[in-house]
Amino acid sequence: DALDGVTITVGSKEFDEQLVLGQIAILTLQAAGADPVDQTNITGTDAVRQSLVTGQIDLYWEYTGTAWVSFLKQTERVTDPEQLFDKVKTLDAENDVTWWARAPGNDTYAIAANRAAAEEHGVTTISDYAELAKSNPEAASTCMGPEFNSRDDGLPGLTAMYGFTLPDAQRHEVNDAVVYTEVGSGKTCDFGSVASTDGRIPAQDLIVLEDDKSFFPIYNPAITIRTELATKYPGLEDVFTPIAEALDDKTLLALNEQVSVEGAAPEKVAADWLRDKGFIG
Ligand code: PBE
Repeated sequence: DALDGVTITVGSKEFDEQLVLGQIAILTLQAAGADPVDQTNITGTDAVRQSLVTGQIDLYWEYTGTAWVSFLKQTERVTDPEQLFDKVKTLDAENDVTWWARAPGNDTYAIAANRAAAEEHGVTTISDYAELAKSNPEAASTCMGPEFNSRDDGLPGLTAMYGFTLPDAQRHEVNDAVVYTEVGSGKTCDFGSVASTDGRIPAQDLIVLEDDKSFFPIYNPAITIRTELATKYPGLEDVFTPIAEALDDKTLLALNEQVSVEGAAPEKVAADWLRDKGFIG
């Protein structure tokens, strides 16, 4: 087999979905005969991406919208997920990064609210939330992860499109994982930045606000791999494609939930799922 004994270094970001996706890649490569090296759990999108382009890692799962807005600095709104993937793939080729195996699942950034607070203030859309931030800023306290606080597809872009500002006193930067419990309890924050496939949204009974101005792009996970390696082992694409195709919203949420809510190990969650689906023996 062409992949026998080939060393491939797999990276991931630090949150649970990424840890599971990283283990899915590792186990898949192993089953294909390769010799994967685990470099998952790197903190921060920019750090993982940097590891890929400098060759410290060979591949990781990135999201189409993240690349489109954050890496490639595009402002055009592309609503068709396949078209977005194709455009990202074409542009990122210039950076010697190859995109394979788009998953249908969409792990979009979103604004979530404490249920009781949302009902009290009649907030169901981000426009409602923006209005609340203007008329009654104290009621619009928002917890967010460091990336959401700074990325173009995070708060800076969101406030620009929806035409509001969040006073510093109502803008709380915390670890991503802390946002869910903070908004669930409603102590520091009644609103927060979340990832839509995160199992803690149902677990904390949070309400996801409708993005009524379609600010957020589509975030389908896909394999990003150094083009040098992609060219050397083109057969790998077919190995990842059916696996990616099985990763829809429901599946991502169910996998994430096992780690974030039930405390299972990402490696076990990945292995059980791959076996259950017949992707590995
Ligand atoms: N996301 C949602 C972010 C974090 C969670 C997929 C848009 C990202 O990793 O880019």
